[in-house]
Amino acid sequence: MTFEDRLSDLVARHEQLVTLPNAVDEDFYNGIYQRYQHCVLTREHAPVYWRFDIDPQTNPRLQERLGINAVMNAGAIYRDGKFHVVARVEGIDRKSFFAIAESPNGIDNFRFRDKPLLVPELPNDGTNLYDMRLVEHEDGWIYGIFCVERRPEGAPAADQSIAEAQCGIIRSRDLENWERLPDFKSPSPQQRNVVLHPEFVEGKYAWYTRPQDGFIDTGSGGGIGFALSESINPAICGEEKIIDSRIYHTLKEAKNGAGATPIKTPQGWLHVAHGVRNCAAGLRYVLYVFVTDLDDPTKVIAEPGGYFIAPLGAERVGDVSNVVFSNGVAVRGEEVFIYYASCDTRLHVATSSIPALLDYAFNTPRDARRTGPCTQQRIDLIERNLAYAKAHGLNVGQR
Ligand code: M1P
Repeated sequence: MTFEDRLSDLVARHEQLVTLPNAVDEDFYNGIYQRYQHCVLTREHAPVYWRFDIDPQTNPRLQERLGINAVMNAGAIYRDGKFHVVARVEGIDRKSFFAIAESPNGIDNFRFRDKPLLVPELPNDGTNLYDMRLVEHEDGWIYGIFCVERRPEGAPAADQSIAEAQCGIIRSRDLENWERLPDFKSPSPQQRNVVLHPEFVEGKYAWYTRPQDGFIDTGSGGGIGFALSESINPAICGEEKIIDSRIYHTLKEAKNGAGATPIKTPQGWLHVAHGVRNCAAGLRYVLYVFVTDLDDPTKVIAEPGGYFIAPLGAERVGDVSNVVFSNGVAVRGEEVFIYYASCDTRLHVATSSIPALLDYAFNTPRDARRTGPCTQQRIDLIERNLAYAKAHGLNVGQR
């Protein structure tokens, strides 16, 4: 193939992928959300001109100059009739950067803007920035809240994995022009998975935090925290109150963290968070849901037991296998679009509605915590169903 033919072939394949229609995966049903046949963003969605030098003078072999490894964990917002996601794009150099992609319907035709989002730099800025949450705050700004990872000063050369996580903040009025604010400060040595609550609480900015002692292990950090700050510039929060704890022998035994900005519903603030447990295969990340009181966002009022979304089929395998992670949910009227990444590799969507999610949150039994009560929960369900089937002459596959 000539240089020109190869280039047009690459561009045509990219266009075909970006415009591929998506559809509900009819093999999956739980009555709570729909899964989809295709990913919404993958490394192949990165435009050809982000990866190749397309000038035959400087790149006669049309070699890829700046490869992309993964497109994952994305903040999301529905605005001006479009779905915007700000994805974590990871180059083959392991550095993540942010890039906004837009779609007319939230399930396919996601197309990256021409250029990534260049976060304005601070002195001593992070080595790696990732996992942005988009929050439309009642103060009129759209905030991007993200993780800033850096190597602490004085870290011993013998251990190049020592790192520190903190929380960075940018804001915009239009999703085009961004202003950087000083990093969020909390009493904890490290922070990841910080989310800004979209409304003032007691007249202050309110934050979901994840206090942690180490970069990977949370150490004494006991779960999802909640804290207030007088201002956003700078944002310095006071005491972190744990509102959703880590618990032995649950999906959030090792750690947990807030996900997307909570959704305001008539029955409470609906959260999609992630929980992590350890097993022989390593850490397993799943999503779970909880609801907090509208007037007191520190009070959990619904906690459906079990996971909400776990990696399924091909979603199980990737750079960091056995992981699903979400930091973005977009709401259009009553429709809810949950963007989740699998295995730190690619981005998927699941769709639901506010009534369906509230039904799930308030009517799914809580985790009964021990085998005995968990078995009884199931027996109670079975007995009610068998009685119902008998009364209505239904065959539900019973003996
Ligand atoms: O690799 C899985 C996830 O690990 C981190 O989440 P947490 O802080 O809860 O361990 C994040 O770095 C996230 O980006 C990543 O998907």
